[in-house]
Amino acid sequence: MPDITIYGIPRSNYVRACCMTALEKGATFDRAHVSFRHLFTDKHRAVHPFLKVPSMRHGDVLVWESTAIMRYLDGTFGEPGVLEPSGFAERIEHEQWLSAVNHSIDLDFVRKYALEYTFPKGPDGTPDKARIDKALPNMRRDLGILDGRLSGGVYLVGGQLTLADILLHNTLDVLNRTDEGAGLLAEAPNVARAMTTIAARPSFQGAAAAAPG
Ligand SMILES: N[C@@H](CCC(=O)N[C@@H](CS)C(=O)NCC(=O)O)C(=O)O
Repeated sequence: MPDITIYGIPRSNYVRACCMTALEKGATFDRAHVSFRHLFTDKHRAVHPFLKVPSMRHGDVLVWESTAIMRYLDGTFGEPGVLEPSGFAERIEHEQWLSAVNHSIDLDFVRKYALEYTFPKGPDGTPDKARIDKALPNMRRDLGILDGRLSGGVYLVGGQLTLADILLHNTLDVLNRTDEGAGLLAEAPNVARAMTTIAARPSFQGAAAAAPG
């Protein structure tokens, strides 16, 4: 029997980040498929009061919100806490990047951009070019910030893989599925290099296979 259940929809960057964390920590999981229609039911409310994905169940423990789930997994399986830096200054930096991915990068790359490809609102069911063009300047700005940060190495904080990298790369992965992705990454070679390194990890590939699309 798997150690945990991760409730999630396919393709979600947040669901993938939790699956990748589980794989990094050696926790086995099954993914309970949640369809978009199922998201808004009382059955789903029982695992996530805000009707989002992912949620995670480990025995009697239910956790929702991705960073809480990722921290739970890091603290519970394998060697505790290896996916977060230990020094105070680096922990603050790590928190800062986790928050930036959650509140800026997810917004700019997924909510305001990639979802236009997933749920196109343009004529004849095609992606709305105006919405996509409107999203690009903030994405370029974000990539410029990340490219500067990653100029010295492929990890965001402390020269090691952390939860912030896991969340970041499962979010930036949308660039591998969209028309503008390759062009944007050509302008951010340090980000592209980091993406290639992280994508080679079996945990990244396993997470993509667990929440495909
Ligand atoms: N703050 C939440 C965000 C999760 C989130 O936005 N999940 C998306 C899928 S990627 C979702 O549930 N969307 C459905 C909705 O918002 O109705 C977390 O960190 O887990």
